[in-house]
Amino acid sequence: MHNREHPGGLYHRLVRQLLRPQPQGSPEGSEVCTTHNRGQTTCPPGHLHHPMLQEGHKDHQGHQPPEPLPVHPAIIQKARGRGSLRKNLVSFKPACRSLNRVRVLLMGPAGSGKSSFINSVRSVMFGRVLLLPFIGTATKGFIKKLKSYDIRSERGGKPTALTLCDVLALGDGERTGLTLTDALAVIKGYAPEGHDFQGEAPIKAETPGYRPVPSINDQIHCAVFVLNACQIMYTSDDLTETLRTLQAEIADLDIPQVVLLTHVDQVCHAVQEDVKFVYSSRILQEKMQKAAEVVGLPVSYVLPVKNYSSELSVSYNTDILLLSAVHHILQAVDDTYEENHPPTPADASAEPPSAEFHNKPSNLLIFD
Ligand SMILES: Nc1nc2c(ncn2[C@@H]2O[C@H](COP(=O)(O)OP(=O)(O)O)[C@@H](O)[C@H]2O)c(=O)[nH]1
Ligand SMILES: [Mg+2]
Repeated sequence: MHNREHPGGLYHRLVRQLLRPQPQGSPEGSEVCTTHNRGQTTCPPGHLHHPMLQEGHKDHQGHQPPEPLPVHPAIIQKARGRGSLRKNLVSFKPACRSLNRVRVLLMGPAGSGKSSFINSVRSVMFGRVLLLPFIGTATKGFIKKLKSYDIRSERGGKPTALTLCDVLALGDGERTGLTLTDALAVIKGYAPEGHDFQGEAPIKAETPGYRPVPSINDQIHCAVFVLNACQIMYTSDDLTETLRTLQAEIADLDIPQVVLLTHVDQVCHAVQEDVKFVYSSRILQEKMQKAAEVVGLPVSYVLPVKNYSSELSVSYNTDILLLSAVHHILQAVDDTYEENHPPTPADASAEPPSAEFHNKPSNLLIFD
């Protein structure tokens, strides 16, 4: 599946193609960018220009951006604002009709932002920042159990088709934290909800609540590696090996995988001011490349997000980035499962997947 273009790749490529300034005297293969670092910087080839560099928008220092490019009206139609992304999550139904819901497993070191991401996605849906007890800066992961969180459309509302699963944090190597055996047992659906991870007692047939024959709906449908952008450059060899081994094992199971790069507000001033600069920050581009390298996935599989951590209310652009990450995850699941699990005759009578979600390719994000 890794040879096919990931929706994230399509997004990156379209943004780059559409917003690349015409070569007016700039050296071939490099572009002038004003949205990151201070002053004018020549960006390396492949640097992404953000949609917000279009007409009428100034960068974070108040500079006028490069000459605006004509944007095709069809692209504007396909652009996604918060309302549209949110609506798509609410109405989402998996394309593979055997799937009742999409179970997404968040894996990463302690403090990388797994629990915060769950909290942030719920906050986006509820329209206010939730204060939940399972988030913190403790060096040891708080979560020791397998815990699944349904994402509801609003407080007390219907659950969407998305479930986010939190587990024990990954440690350095197999000696601490979530082991490879346990991670795979969760992914394959053998581990029961609420399973208490014990390093010395791996999940096996004798484990209470063990599911010997898990259904497709007990399994994990997307594995998400959650990594902290502040620490990505200092990833230990042990953690790198753990991540790559997991990545290779999960790829063998034909389960889609992405990387969620959190704490993006803490590595770049411009992004801290406004996350709309996330795709035009060269610093962040380097972190995204490193995150891809650490896990062993293409950079288009890396989704930058800023979790709600210190704010008291939600903000439009942070919501956009979070919802867009969710959108890519759901698309990756649909792309994979549609291909690997073609509909059965029984599926034909089930409710059809949401046309809204599938008819719209994800192109540009509309930030505030
Ligand atoms: N600034 C910032 N802080 C974050 C972000 N994500 C998480 N945090 C903070 O990092 C700490 C650890 O987050 P947590 O979600 O508990 O990590 P977990 O161990 O992976 O579940 C908490 O204090 C969060 O508020 C982020 O994107 N930006
Ligand atoms: Mg946690």
